[in-house]
Parts: sequence; C-alpha cells; structure tokens
Amino acid sequence: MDQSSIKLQLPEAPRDFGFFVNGKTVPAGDREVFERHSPAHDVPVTRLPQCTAADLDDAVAAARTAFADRRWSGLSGADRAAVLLKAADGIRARLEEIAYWEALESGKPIAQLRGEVGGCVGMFEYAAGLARSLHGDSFNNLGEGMFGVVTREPVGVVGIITPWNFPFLILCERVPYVLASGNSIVAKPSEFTSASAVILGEILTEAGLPEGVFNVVTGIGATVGQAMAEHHDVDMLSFTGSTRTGRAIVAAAGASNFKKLGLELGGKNPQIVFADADLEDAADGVAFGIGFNGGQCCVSGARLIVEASVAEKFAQMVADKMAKITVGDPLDETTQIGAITTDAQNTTILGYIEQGKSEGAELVLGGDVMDMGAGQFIAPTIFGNVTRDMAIAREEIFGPVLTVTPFQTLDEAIEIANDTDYGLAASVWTKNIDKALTVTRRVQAGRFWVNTTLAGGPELPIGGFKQSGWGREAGAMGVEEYTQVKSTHIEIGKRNHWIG
Ligand code: TXE
Repeated sequence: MDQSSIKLQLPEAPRDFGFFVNGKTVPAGDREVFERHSPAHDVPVTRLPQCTAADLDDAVAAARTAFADRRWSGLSGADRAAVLLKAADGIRARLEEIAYWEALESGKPIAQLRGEVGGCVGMFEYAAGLARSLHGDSFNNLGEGMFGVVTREPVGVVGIITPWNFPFLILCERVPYVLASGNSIVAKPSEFTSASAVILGEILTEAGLPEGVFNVVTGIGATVGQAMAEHHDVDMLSFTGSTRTGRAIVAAAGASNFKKLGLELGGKNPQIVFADADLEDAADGVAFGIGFNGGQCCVSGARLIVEASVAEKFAQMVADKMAKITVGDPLDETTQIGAITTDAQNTTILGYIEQGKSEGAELVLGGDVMDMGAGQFIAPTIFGNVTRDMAIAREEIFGPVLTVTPFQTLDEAIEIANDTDYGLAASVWTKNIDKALTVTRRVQAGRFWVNTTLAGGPELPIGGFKQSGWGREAGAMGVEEYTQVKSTHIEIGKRNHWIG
C-alpha cells in the first residue's frame, strides 16, 4: 500500500486481511471471518479469517520443514542479519500503514503508534547485530587430551501468542530475536488486533526471509491459541497475556510435549515517590506511567506509594496533570489517550471503579466514562486513601486507574511495593542515591526505573519476577532464551582404553 495514500480518516469499507503461511498471504476462503470494529468509532475496520486447528497444523508443518532443511538456521549470522536489516527498512517504509490499521483496531493514538512502530525498526536492527555476535564458549583447560566447546543452537519451531495492548511492539520484541539464531516461527496475534502481524509477514518475505520461516495464524485464543499450546511439534512458546491464560498454557505444555515456555503476564506495578523527589517531574512521570496507552500496559505504574508528608499535595499534583490529558479520537494527531481496546476490558475497568467506590476509597479524579459520540473511553481516574487489602490495590485493572497509598518509612514503602503476587516493573522517585539503590535492590521487579518510568529499548531485557512470568525477551537474553545449549567434549590424540 502506498504510504501517501493513507489519510487519517475512517476507511470506506473494512480491509480484508488473510493469514500468512509459507511466505504467502492466504485469503479467508470458506473460513469464518472475524470483523473487527474500531473501539473508538464503532465501525468495522478489518476482517480476518478465523483459522482452525487444521490451519495451525499447516503453519507448524511449514515452519518445521523450513527448520529441518536449514534454509534459515543454516545461514551465517551475517546472512541472517542482512535479512533482519532489510526487514527494518521494510517496517520503516510501511510505518504509516501499520500505525493506521493498528490505531483503528486497537484505539491507540496515532502519534503514539508512530513512536511504537519506529521503536520496532530499532528492535530488528539491534537483533541483526545479535545474529552476528551470538556465540558459545570453549574450555581449553581440560588437560592435554580434552577440549570442551559450548554451542548454542536454535530451539526449532517457536510459537508466539501476543495480546491486543501492544500488537506490533510486543511481536517485534520477540520476532527478530527469535529469528536471529535461526528458529522458525508461528505467530498467533490477538483476535482483536491481528492486521499488523500479517503485514509483518509480507515485510519479512520481501526482505528475503525464506518461505515457511515466519507464519501467522489468526483466530480465537480458546481454539487456535490453545491448540498451539497443546501442539506436539511446537518446541517453544512465548506467551504474553493474562495470568489466567498463562496458567492454561503451562498446563497444556505439561500435558503435551513439555515445550519450553516464555511467559510475560500481568503486573500491579508500584511507583514509589519520596518527599525529596523532584515532585514536578515525579507528578508528570506518575501521570504518564498510568495514563500511557490508557493504562493498558503490563508495566503501567498503577500503585502510587507516596511518602505521607507529601501525599496529599502530591496526589493533587498528579490529579492536575491527569486532568489535562487529551483523551479522544485515535486518528487525531493531538490525542494522548484513545479508546479502551476491548469491550470486555472496558467492562472490567468500570467494574473496578465501582468496586473502588464501594470499598471506601476516595475518588480524587475521574471515575466515569467519557462521551465522545461513539466508542468506549474512560476518564483518567485516581483513588486516594487506598488500603492494601482493597481489590483495586491488589488486582490488575489494566486501565487508567491510579491508587494512592501513603507510607511513613522506607521499609514500609518497600513492604507495600512487594505486597503483590506480581513482579513485573517498579519505579522510584527520589534525589537520594541511598534510597534509590535500597529500593531497587529490595523491590522485586524485572524492570526498574529510577526518576523515570516506562523507558525501554532493544538493548535491555524485559520480563517479570514472581507471577509476572518466566524468562526474558529482548536484549542479548532475548536471543539466548530461544536457543538451547550443547556441550561437546572433544578428545585429542589416543584414547586411554577402559578395556585392556
Ligand atoms: O487476555 P488473554 P485478555 C491482562 C489484563 C486483561 C486480562 C485479560 O489484565 O484485563 O489480561 O485480557 C490468547 N490458549 N493482560 O482476555 O486471554 C488470546 O487470543 C492460548 C495482560 O485479552 O490472555 C490472545 O492472543 N492462547 C497482558 C492472548 O492469548 C489463548 C496483555 C492474550 O489474551 C488462550 C493483555 C488459550 N486458552 C492482557 N486464551 C500483558 N501481559 O501485557 C486466549 N489466548
């Protein structure tokens, strides 16, 4: 599609996408079709095939054949890097198109999406370097007669199941890293936001990725996703989504072939603010941490834990910031928060807001839907006087809802921060280096931010402690996770015989 033909207006008719197997887009044919309505405009925007378990079998078979004949894993790291770099160019060239369809399917603001898709270019470029630098280890200290070599090999056929909150970004935090070592992939995007995954298939083929190495099956989690988790010929599965579905994936992997799993699950992430912080910066950061993507991030800073001496003043500063966030049409360049992506998520968030009110928390800001004429929008919301036992303080709301809990001492702040089943991310705001380091050492979280929040990039690995998941994505670890290690002993010279 010509980039210049994309206008920031609703499409005249929904666009038909196929799924993607063996280097080619496959049209829906006689399969059922899922029509996705824009959550911001209530009009149909895309149509995608509901793949079946048989379609998944075909995609896995294509990935297996591609892996077995080494058409990709047998290439040099340099050759794989060349394809990943061309794919980065391909994403750059189609950035506007990806951002447009994703804005329509997800309700995210277009300006935010341009940044996200631009970030995906960097993921491919960084992973290209890792394809060339991936290496093992050697042991030259085993005596005159022995040499030891440790090599890394791709795992094989990797399944990737992704959610609707960052459809293209989460895919790109995995795909180039998984490809870097030579694996083949079958991806299953969320049924609500599948278009960008299919576009990525086209981009990879145009970049020279051999056919069968990257495949996309579209469809429903309970059928095609579950079938992927149960599949005996999927060697590893990367799942990003709810903790509930994560449990089902673990059970399915155990009941089938013990496939290796990477899991990025929920979060209930603390924002710890000390009285000595730059409170202006911290207020902006806390508002950003919960407002960005409408709070629909696994790493959203949903729990403000603030030193009691400044708690009231600081909550008001955050409220003043959050009241100024521009909520509205995702296709408007100035919008900062768009629509809530799914109907179910909208219901969940509103349910938690009601629960917060009935649990006795103080509603400081928002707490209601916003009428934009169409679509589903929720006002940025703050609850004060939130105690640790309240559901709004414990459960992942996944919406623009911030809870405020005061603390008296550093130890208490750390205790509150760790009082959760999750451990995905945390932020601390202070100008005191000792406090910052003590908090980063003692709070259990896979990602940490000091005097900032939600920063990221291709270099640093991501993943969770506790029930937030297993394994790491991105960074050098994001490649290593999708390899298996082989230890080889090599005898030098004549064997010392066991049997005389
Ligand atoms: O997630 P699901 P949902 C959290 C957030 C949200 C809640 C529910 O709290 O409110 O999860 O969201 C596929 N076997 N997060 O219901 O169902 C599904 O098709 C295999 C946190 O949308 O976990 C989709 O592709 N796959 C999160 C993906 O799993 C299955 C991001 C995620 O959907 C499946 C999103 C099954 N049985 C929601 N059932 C994060 N960590 O960022 C569904 N799927």
